[in-house]
Amino acid sequence: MDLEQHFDATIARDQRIEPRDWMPEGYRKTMIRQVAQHAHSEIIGMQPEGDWITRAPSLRRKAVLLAKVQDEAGHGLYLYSAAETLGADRTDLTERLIEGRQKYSSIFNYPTLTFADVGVIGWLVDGAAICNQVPLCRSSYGPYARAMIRICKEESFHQRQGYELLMTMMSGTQAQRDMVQDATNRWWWPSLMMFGPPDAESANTAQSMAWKIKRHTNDELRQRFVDMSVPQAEKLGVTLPDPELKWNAERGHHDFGEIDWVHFKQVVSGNGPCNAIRVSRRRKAHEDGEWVREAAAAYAAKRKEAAA
Ligand code: BYC
Repeated sequence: MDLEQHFDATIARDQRIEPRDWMPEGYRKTMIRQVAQHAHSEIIGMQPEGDWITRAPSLRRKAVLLAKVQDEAGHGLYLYSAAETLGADRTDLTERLIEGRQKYSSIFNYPTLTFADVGVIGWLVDGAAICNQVPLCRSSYGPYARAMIRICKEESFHQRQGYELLMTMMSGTQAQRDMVQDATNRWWWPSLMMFGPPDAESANTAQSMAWKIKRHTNDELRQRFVDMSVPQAEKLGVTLPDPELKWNAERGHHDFGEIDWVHFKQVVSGNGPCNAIRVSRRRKAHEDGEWVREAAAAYAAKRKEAAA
């Protein structure tokens, strides 16, 4: 069997493609693009919540937030490693990110104005991430699918910590309840945008579904997230900021309002509220870390020399 037939048969049998296997160049390129964007999102995603570590309202909340932000760094590291198994170079990926040549999720370009944002990010942003990533545990590329299993377990814990934080705030003062509602109003629509453009405009979905990199389309997952979030909002006692949101018995799903795709495109192309600061902080961290990379390389060279 030739290499391409073997690849197609592996995908058709629902088995995994591993780093040693032959794969079409398009598959490799698509995987590197998605895994790198995902890794960048985890790393840039540390910033909005990280802004609250020094201002968390109690020692317990600070410890929880610190652990969560640290988990996101871990996710980024597994994912950069997965990208390396495809032949990508991590230094090159980092440079692409800080030079604005590679994307990261639109959701991390919004400010976190109050501590309720930390809870809403856990509830909605991690909730959307789980919705999107659980099917990726069955993605056809082995190292990505396996990284996703661990990431999803941690994301699920993150989602619960966010919801618990919000439940606590909702049983507090009116001012605290208002903060939760305000944060929900600001994060709801950007969370729906996390799933990517509508299917009709999604350049990559058809091919990625055929290769079983993606298991569901952007719109399918967005709908699943809306259906999942409505009862959670009710239980919490907040209103989702969409007057058109209502149950459609015929479809067996909630209908919802039009998403502002013009705004989405602006954010993705670098013009969202916080794009500039997110990238410049990442660049500074990379530059500040140069001495660590140099020291690690010098130490590795020394050990190699000693071993020889
Ligand atoms: N933001 O053809 P499409 C987290 C891009 S982090 C920016 O539908 P695809 C967390 C898309 O990449 C979780 N760009 O693409 C961390 C493509 O770009 P190219 C992040 C977006 O790949 C810290 C173009 O638009 N999750 O959970 O088939 C704290 C056309 O789109 C976005 C992942 O990365 C967006 N929202 O589908 C808390 C999940 N949407 O071709 C939480 C993995 C689309 O110009 N990724 N684009 O380079 C995926 O599942 C898929 O890549 C997507 C997009 C569903 C996002």
